[in-house]
Amino acid sequence: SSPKQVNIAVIGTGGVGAVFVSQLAWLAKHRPSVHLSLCYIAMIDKALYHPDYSEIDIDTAVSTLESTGRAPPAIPEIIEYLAGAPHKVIMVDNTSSGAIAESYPQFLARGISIITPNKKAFSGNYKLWQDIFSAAESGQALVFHESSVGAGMPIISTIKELVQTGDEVTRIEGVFSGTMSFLFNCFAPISNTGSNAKWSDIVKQAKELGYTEPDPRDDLNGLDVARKLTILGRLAGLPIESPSSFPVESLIPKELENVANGNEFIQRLNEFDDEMEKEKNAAEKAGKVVRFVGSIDMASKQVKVGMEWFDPMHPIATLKGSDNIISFFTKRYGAMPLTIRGAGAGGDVTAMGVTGDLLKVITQL
Ligand code: NHO
Repeated sequence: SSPKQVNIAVIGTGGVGAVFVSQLAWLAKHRPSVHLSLCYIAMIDKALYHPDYSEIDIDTAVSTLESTGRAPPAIPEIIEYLAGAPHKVIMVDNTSSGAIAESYPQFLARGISIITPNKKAFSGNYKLWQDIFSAAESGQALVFHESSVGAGMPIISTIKELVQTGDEVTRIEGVFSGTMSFLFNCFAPISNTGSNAKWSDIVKQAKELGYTEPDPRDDLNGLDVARKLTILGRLAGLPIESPSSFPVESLIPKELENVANGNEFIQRLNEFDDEMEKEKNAAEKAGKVVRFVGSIDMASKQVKVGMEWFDPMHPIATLKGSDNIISFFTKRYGAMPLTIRGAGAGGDVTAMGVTGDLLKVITQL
């Protein structure tokens, strides 16, 4: 029989998006049972698509977009175009755009499924969350966002399965930011090997490695972790209003809160080095190391994000690189939580979560 056909639209071809497109090319070659037809690809100022939905070659899509792309249409026009495609459509949002996130309900209502690592929609106000899932139902479309927490690791799918099989989540805790993990693992290593790297230099490196959000202030102000906790808390059954409805410790110096852009921020961050050095030394004196963690306590409905000190033997203290560690305490798992640990940031692993979602959607459509 002829293969199932699906139309794919990719918005965003940066650190995650470009890797996703190469994984899509791999999938197209290794999954002959589905024909993945790319009909739209765009970045912030360019789009590539044909009014007759003729296929864009996946292997060369990003370079063709860069060389021949034209000004992208407005979001309602993108929705109109995709809604008219000949097959079921999957829109992959690899941007961090708030405007695109806010229009998910309109995409879904027109039967367009969504896959995304973009946290904005699921951690915006609670009304948007409700609108998204009810639009998905009425439009018979699917929405998957595995990479919005823990990059490629099965975090969202795990919590969904715990809840959907009748377990009760009582507490979630861990290190949710690949950037923060990397920063503190380098800045305050457990074995005192005399790492004297400066805080601001490590931040620069995290940005270069592709771990940070497009604007690294979104990592350092704790908002990225707050967004992830908002998503997990909601999936566990807590109707968290927004990522600003609970205490979040920011590592942005007051003086730098209003600098114009991420680059200027990075340049001036060394003004903050002394303050971080003090925190690290105080922890060291107490025989501890500093880490940046988050937790949700379901019974007391308490959510919090910030620096804490840990014994060097603690699993949270022994993380390496950009690792995340996320522990689910549940009725079923009792005193020993279900814990997932591994790389939590970077284009390759984040794109994998997106591609994994694509496989799930293709099977379910
Ligand atoms: P980039 O490299 O800035 O790329 C953004 C792309 O979107 C560009 O091609 C830009 O042209 C396009 N774009 C922006 N606005 C657009 C618009 N309105 N229309 C069309 N195109 C537009 O960003 P990344 O790094 O590729 O990130 C893309 C998305 O993935 C973001 O939503 C980000 O939050 C999400 N994400 C990234 C990572 C990561 O490692 N880079 C992770 C998760 C999700 O697991 C990772 C993580 O949590 C990282 C976090 N910082 C951490 O834990 O430290």
